[in-house]
Amino acid sequence: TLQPTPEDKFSFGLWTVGWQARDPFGDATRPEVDVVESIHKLAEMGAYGVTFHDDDVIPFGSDTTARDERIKRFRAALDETGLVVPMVTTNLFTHPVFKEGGLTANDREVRRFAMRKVMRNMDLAAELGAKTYVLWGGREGAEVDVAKDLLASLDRYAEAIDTLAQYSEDRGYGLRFALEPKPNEPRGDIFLPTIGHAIAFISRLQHKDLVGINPEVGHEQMANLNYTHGIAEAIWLGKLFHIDLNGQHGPKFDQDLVFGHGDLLQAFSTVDLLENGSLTGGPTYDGPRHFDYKPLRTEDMDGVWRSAAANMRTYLLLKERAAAFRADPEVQEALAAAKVPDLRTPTVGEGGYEELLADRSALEDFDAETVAQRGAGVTRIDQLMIEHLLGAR
Ligand code: 3MF
Ligand code: MG
Ligand code: MG
Ligand code: MG
Repeated sequence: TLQPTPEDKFSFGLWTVGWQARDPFGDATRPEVDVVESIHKLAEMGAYGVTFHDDDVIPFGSDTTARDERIKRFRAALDETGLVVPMVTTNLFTHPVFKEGGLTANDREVRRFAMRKVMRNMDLAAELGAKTYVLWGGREGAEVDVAKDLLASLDRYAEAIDTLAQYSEDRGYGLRFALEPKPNEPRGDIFLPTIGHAIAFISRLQHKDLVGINPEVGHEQMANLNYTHGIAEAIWLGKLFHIDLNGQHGPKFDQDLVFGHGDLLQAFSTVDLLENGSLTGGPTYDGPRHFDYKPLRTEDMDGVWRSAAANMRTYLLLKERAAAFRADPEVQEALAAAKVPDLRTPTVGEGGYEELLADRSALEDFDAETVAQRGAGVTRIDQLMIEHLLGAR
């Protein structure tokens, strides 16, 4: 069915529907949205969870009384609706104090403040039962390469993440951390720009088992990379801790479109991987389907709620289309003809490379010219996918 339910595990950042549509060239086009209203609206629409930056719920600089009051209202709305908070994150990018960086700012005072800001919100995350803590380093980067000690930046980044992980362990919070790669915007170049950079970085951490990634569709596509391939590698490595679904039309500014409203074909393969990837018997992703998008600046509040619903409905439509694609006997036949299932057979037999060396058909008698003439049968699969996507089958 196309009616979202909590079993679908759809979650939304409060900053998405709450975006007032201020951009670098224009003022806000929409009023402030009360988080309590967002929670009720999202719950009515069938969402399962909400996520937030500290500042989305508690305005920067609030005193203790104001802070407690905000948290109380927020928790009451969660209790009233049954929405959960699977993930929490920190805003280390809006306030001017972070203009030169947060966890990797040259200024040590700023770095220490950034750490404390994260730790304070981790306390709240644990209280709310969150499992994942996301770190998106929007201001961790540079415009001027030589104004930054690039190697020291990575030392400080690693120090920060290991310290935060240690804090979570010592307090019994049981959080897992997910780094969110992005190539640029707002910084000219952001550290850990892609999935690959982030995963390689994690491999050098003390607490590497507690740290994975939160890849966003648009961020990889801004770097001209294939999102589906990226999350496949993350799943394979056991590092896909969370996902940010949205839409993007190729390498340009961060568009944050509704999921599927950018590269629709890649959205199809993403959903097919998330929903049907386990057909291959390997590891899969069963965390929240989290939307991190921005309702178009052209929209009023009616358009905002429509866009929230559109994310979930598009996901469910793609899930339905992907299931139909996989169930179609002609698709199965085309996949078999293209030897897609054969890729699961190990290349080398039980006898290891000795068996391979003894197999004359693998080299001495191998007829490369004849084998090269075989078509791979990929176009047929592509068209079958398009026909399922367009509802023609
Ligand atoms: C920016 C982002 C961020 C992160 C968020 C952490 C404001 O392009 O994607 O959203 O997702 O800070 O989850
Ligand atoms: Mg983003
Ligand atoms: Mg984006
Ligand atoms: Mg994001």
